[in-house]
Amino acid sequence: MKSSLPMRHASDEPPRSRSRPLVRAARMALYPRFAEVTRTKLDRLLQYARSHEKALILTHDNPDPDSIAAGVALAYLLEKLAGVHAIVAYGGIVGRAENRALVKVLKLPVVPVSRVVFDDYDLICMVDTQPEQGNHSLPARHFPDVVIDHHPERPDSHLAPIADVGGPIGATSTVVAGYFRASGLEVPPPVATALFYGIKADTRDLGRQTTRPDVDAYLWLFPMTDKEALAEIEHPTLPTDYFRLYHTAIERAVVYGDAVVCDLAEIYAPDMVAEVAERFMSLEGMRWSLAFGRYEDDLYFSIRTNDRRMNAGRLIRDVIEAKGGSAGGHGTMAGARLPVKGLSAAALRRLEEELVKDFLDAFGMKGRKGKKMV
Ligand SMILES: [Mn+2]
Repeated sequence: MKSSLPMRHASDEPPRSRSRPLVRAARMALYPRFAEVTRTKLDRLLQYARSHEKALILTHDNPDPDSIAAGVALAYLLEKLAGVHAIVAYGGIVGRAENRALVKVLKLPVVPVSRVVFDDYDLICMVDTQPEQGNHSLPARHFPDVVIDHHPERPDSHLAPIADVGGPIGATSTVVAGYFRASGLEVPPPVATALFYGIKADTRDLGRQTTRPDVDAYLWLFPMTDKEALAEIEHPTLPTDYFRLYHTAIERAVVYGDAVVCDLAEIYAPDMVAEVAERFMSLEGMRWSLAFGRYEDDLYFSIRTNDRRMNAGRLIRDVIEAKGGSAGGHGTMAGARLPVKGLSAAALRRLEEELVKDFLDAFGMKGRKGKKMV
C-alpha cells in the first residue's frame, strides 16, 4: 500500500556522509536522483496546495530552530508558489535564548497556537513532527494534509495526502531548503538565515546525523544568510535564570559509569533539558547524557548518546511510553514528556527514581553507584 502513496522516499534516501568509502561511492551514484525526486515532491505539494486558501503550519511544541525555520520557509513557499495564505503556529513556548533570538532578530512570523482557530484553515501542515508523535498541539479531531519531517516515520503519517517523512536526513530545514532550490525561487535573507541555523543546530554544526543533502543545503544557503543576524542568534544575551539553572545542573549532576544524569527539578523553559543534556554530553568519558525537569504539569526528558550502535529515540520511547508519556527522536538525540499532574511530591519523587533506574538499566549501567559530577 505504502508504495502507492505520494512523496515517500524509500529508494531515494540520501547517502550518509560518514559511510565507508566503497559504500559511499556506490551511494553517490544515486545522488542526482535526490534533486529530481525533490522536484517531484515539490510539484505534488504545490499542486495539492493550490486548491486551498488558508494554510496553518504547525511546528512541534516548544519549537527548536529546525522546526521554526522549516515552518516559516514552507509558509513562504506556499504563499509565493501556490497562492495560499499561510501562518506558522507552535504549542508551548519558544524557550532557549538562541531560539527566542532567532524569532526576534529575523522577525519571523510565528504565533502561539492558543491564538489559532483551527476551523479557519483548510490546509493543515505539520513540520518536524508527525501526527502520532505526541509533541504537537494539533487537536485529535484534525489530521494534517501535509507532513514534512526528518524523524523516523510513524505509520499514520502516510494517511496524510502529502507526506515527506523519515529518511536519514539531519534536519527538516534541509528538506524545505531542497524545495526552495528546486523551485528556483529566491530565498529572502531571513528565511535563508533561519534554514541555515536550523540545519546547523539540528546537526550540531554538521557533526551529527549529517547527510550529503544537509551539507549541500548548508553551503547553498550560507551566502544568502544575514551574517550579523546569525551572530546575534548564536550569541544571544541570557537571562539570570539561565545561569541559575546551570548552577543547579552542575551541582545536581550524577555520574554512573559512562552516563551522566541530571535532575533539574523546576525548569523555566521545557527546552532547557535539551540544552543541559547536550552540554553534559561533552563531559569526558561519557557515552550517555540524561537531563530531566518539571515544567508546569509535565516532566520533560532529554537524552544524548555518542554511541552509534545505540538508538536514543527507541530507548526513550521504551522507557517513557511504558509510563504513559510521549517520546520521539533519533539515533543520538531524543526527548520525551510525561504528564505528572496531581501527583504528590512523594509520588513524583518515586516516579523519578523509577525512571532514572529504568534509564540506567537501558544505558547498561544497571546497579551502578552514582557519584556527584562536582
Ligand atoms: Mn529537526
